[in-house]
Amino acid sequence: MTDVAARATAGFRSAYGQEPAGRWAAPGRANLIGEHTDYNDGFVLPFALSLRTVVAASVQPGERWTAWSETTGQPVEFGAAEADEPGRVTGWGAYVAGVVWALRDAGYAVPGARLAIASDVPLGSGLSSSAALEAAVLAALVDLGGLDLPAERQPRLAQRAENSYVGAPTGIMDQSAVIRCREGHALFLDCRTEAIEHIPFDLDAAGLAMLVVDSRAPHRHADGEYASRRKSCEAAASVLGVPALRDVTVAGLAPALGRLPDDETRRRVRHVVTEDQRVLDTVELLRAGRVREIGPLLTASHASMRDDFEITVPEIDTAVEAALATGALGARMTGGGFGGCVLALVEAVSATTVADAVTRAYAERGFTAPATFAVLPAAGATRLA
Ligand code: GAF
Repeated sequence: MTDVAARATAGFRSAYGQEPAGRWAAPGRANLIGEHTDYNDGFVLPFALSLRTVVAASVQPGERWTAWSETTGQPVEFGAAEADEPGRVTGWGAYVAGVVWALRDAGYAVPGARLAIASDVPLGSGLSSSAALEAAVLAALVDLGGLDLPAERQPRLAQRAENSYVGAPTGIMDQSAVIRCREGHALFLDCRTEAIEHIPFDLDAAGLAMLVVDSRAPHRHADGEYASRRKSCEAAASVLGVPALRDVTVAGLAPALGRLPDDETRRRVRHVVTEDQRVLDTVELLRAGRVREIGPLLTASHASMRDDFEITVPEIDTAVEAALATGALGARMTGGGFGGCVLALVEAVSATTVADAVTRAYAERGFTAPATFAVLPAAGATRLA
């Protein structure tokens, strides 16, 4: 397959019969650690992938937006009326219309535009293909319109597109990661203050590799389960009288759990509170250059998602178990859950052995074969030359 930027450009030419004014790219992301902590005002540590979504685009007259995607080969068209009413544009076009809506709602004069979209980010695999699309479209519209919207304010706006136009109640992690990450680094984000720190994450120097296992498991009720986890957390914070679960510390966890009404809520809260601490501990180790020591924290995070937050599925747990049994230093599901991908931190020399072991374990259990590939921390959204 040709390079994704070339595909976006070729798509633009064939859909619109002209050259695009420019091309903008945004990556997918993997979250190293800190799951379901973002909407609890907590901490996350994602990194961007070299898999990217590219939007080739030009201004078109009037308040009209036309978006062509290589996935469907069909253009989606909408005007100001559809953009201004959340829910009017549906399917993948909602992510494009949502960005136009969020910009207009914030008072920006958004230029009409023609867009052509190509992507290497696997769809629906928990690697933030939707945030990549939002961020690439946003970067294109901001540049084409000369809009005054600095990078640090873009994640919130892209998140509004997803929450209010598309209707998915996600947190701020994915949009922050795909916009603000830096090559060779993980992004330490405080989701309450939006303060960031780029944490060096040099796998090569440590002789390590990060293996991604795309479980290819069908997402099972992911949207409803995500929303219900979020509701439980918010209800628990309200019982505890704190603005968000971020305000419960590990030291204060035992008394907090004693005040909660049922075992399920206690387990949800325990996940979030201990996960925030695991992010802080991981950051400390990375700051000290002790990359290989983060393995146990990753594995503990997985156990917490499996047993306390209950967001894993058999394919995901199988990948983690097989990776650990073959010598991975740590392994965990990444992303919202109920399918998606596993990250396994492995010795670079044993990446293939671990990947083969996971593939064999899938075959033994009769699961669809997974996709496995190694990743390195890449840069966030950018305009291409
Ligand atoms: C999804 C959401 F979009 C994020 O905001 C985050 O909550 C994540 O699930 C879980 O950590 O990717």
